[in-house]
Amino acid sequence: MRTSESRSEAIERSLLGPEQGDHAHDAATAGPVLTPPERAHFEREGLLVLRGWSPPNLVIAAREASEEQLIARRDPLELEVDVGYPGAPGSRSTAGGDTVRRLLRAYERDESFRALGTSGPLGAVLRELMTGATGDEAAQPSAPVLLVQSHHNCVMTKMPSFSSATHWHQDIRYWSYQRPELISAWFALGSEIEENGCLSFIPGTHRMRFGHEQLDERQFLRTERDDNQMLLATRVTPSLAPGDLVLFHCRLFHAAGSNFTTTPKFSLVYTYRAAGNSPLAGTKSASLADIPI
Ligand SMILES: O=C(O)CCC(=O)C(=O)O
Repeated sequence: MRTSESRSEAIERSLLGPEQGDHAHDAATAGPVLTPPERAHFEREGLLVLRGWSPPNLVIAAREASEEQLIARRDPLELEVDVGYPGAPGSRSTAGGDTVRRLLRAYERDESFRALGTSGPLGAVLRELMTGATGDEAAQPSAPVLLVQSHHNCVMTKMPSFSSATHWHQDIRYWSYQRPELISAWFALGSEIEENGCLSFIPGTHRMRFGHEQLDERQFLRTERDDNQMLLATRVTPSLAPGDLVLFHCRLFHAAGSNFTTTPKFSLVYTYRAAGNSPLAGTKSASLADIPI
């Protein structure tokens, strides 16, 4: 494994070098980063997959940091039993009871995580999407976008044998902001396919209204209902390669399965808000200072 010193060298090389994906390279120059069809796609579907976004050396560094911190069980951690989703061990004392679900507070954990989550190119893309998708005046091209520390801000780990499935939900359900207009960034640090529990999405649901009767008590979509079944028939499950980035709207319904392979899956996940969309005072969303990028 690399030392942290050689990891920072790799990060610096990656940020400056020629290995960045096309979008990252474009964003280093002035002008729009996304094409009009890409922006239209995000507005319509609520998600955008940017293939080969992350510099390869940075992906390797982030993957190594994740593996090292998982082995060291570096706090703060969230365990599968804490979440209690289908497939999670019943208690800490049963087999797999110590299985990690998330390495929390990713921003503070490693330079590679910070570099991926706060890059100038990413900020440029998010500003474009927030301006287009939300009509938010505070998200004009020059206004800062903030990395939200109170939500996501983690490495999602999906371990063989004891990982759980996440039912269909909107991330905004437990978040408190002036407007339900945030965007999450899911950085694949390895291959993500159905067999290891990759994400599925129901395109366009970020623009729809849902009645209470369509959701259960934890605000998961009731999959047995005919109206929800019609939506579920339109689901998409994009496979991801290491370095791919998925951006998705906080009202977009998504879900993920368990990991049925023998290899852990690691994904770095952050959420972003426009400067003009503040968390509501006194809520969990306002509990940590956000990071301008
Ligand atoms: O990897 C998963 O199980 C999905 C996680 C997810 O959607 C979430 O935490 O909001």
